[in-house]
Amino acid sequence: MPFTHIPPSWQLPDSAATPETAFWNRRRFIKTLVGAGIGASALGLNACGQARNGDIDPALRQTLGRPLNSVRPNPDFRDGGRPITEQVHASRYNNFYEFGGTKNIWQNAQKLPTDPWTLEVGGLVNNPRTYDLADLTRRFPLEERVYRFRCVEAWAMVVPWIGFPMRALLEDVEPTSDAKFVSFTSFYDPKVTPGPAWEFALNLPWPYVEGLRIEEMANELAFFAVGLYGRTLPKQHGAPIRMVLPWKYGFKGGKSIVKIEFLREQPATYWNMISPNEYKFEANVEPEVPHPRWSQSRERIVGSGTNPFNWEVQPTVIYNGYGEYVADLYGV
Ligand SMILES: Nc1nc2c(c(=O)[nH]1)N[C@H]1C(S)=C(S)[C@@H](COP(=O)(O)O)O[C@H]1N2
Ligand SMILES: [Mo]
Repeated sequence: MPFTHIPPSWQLPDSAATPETAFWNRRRFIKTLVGAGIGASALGLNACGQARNGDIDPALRQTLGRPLNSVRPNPDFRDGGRPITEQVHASRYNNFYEFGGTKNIWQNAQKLPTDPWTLEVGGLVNNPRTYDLADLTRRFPLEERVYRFRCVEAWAMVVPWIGFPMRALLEDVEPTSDAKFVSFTSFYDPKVTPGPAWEFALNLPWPYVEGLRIEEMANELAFFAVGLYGRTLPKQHGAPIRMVLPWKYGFKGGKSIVKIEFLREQPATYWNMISPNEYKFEANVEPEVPHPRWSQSRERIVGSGTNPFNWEVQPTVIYNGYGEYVADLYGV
């Protein structure tokens, strides 16, 4: 499928890369300081402080959610090893194919109706539940986590998410021992979600469905975001609730989730159905495994230059730098 996930048409220059060890050393350095009681704010790492809403133009500001106050930063995820991406970039450089295939998604997605919202959770669970909008921000304790974010298209950001671990929802619904996989379905209504302009040429398998093995969902990193940069999620990021899996490519993180189902068998998933040899079900960030049409060994840092063609380039790290949390899921 040549139209899907259109690749960067430029080459990533080797000269722009820095060694992986620089990232790891910095990460260890930050951990040591945090352990020694030197607050992240002293290092200028306070995530909300980086929202810089004053710099945001009025059109973008209108798309931002309402403040989520007194959310506790999770001290284990205070530092993404790189500066937090400024919101002016993160909230305008989106993928959300229901609202088109261009970078006007941030505007087009404002049509998404998010209130009321219901998230239905069922399948192989003891306590099937339907959560409403208030449940999503009040039922589970919210925390802030700064995560690295890597798209399969070889760009990367660092985002301060607000939300709760997927594990909290697992405990609420109690999957039965037969549940081996989980599917996550995004909002879809052809009257609201026109799809990309080139859709006429394809038969896209809507709705957008993503999936995980249940052990992946139970991993400490797996997160449901209901906010970012100190506020509720803007529609372009998948309001009111989206998946965040920082060790996997971004397409695994379905947006605007309406349904979660616990299953015996692996579910069919969106990009995997479109092009199975390009978009694997597992889709972990693996720099040594190229996409059939481009290398995955490096990534462009969103917003780090005046335009996407001169963004800084950095090496990609196995599991996007989260191997200490997830490697045991994959027998390494
Ligand atoms: N429902 C839905 N979820 C989606 C997508 C999409 O097109 N539809 N795109 C995915 C891709 S490819 C990426 S990289 C991320 C982008 O998230 P962001 O726009 O919040 O940065 O969302 C993922 N989730
Ligand atoms: Mo992506």
